[in-house]
Amino acid sequence: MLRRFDRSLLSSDQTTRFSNGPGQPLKAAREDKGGSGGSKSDTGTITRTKPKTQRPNLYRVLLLNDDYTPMEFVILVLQDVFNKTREEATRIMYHVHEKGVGECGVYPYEVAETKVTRVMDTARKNQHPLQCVMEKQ
Ligand code: TYC
Repeated sequence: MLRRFDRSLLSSDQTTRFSNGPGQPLKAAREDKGGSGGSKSDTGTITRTKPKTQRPNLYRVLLLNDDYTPMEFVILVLQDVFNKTREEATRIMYHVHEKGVGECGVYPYEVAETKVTRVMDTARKNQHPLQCVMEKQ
C-alpha cells in the first residue's frame, strides 16, 4: 500500500528512476487523489519505506602509450595515483606499452576525473607526453 505508485510518472532515465532517496516523498498515484479511497486530509504524497540503492555511473580510466615517457615514470604514476602495487603497475605499464592502451581502474565520474587530472598534471610538470583519458563504462 505505502509503496504503490504510478510508474508512468517516472522516466526510464536512471537518475530520475532512483532519485527518491530514503524518506523522500514520492509523487502520489492518480488513484490516491480524491475518488473513493481518499479523504480531504490526504496530502498527495507517500513515503518510500524500503531504501533504493543508487548505483553511480562508472568510468574506465585509460593510459595511452607514447614513445617518450619513461617506463619508470609510468610505473610510479600507476603506484601513486591508482594505488597499484609495484608488480601490478609494472604489468599495466607493459600492457599499455605493447597494446597501445590499458585500463588503470574504474571509478565514479568525479574520482575518475580527479585521477585523469593528476596524471596529466604530473606528466606535464615533468615534460612527458603521457596521456590519460576516461570513458563511460
Ligand atoms: N612506450 C614507452 C617507452 O617505451 C613507455 C610507456 C608505457 C609510455 C606506457 C606510456 O602509457 C605509457 N618508454
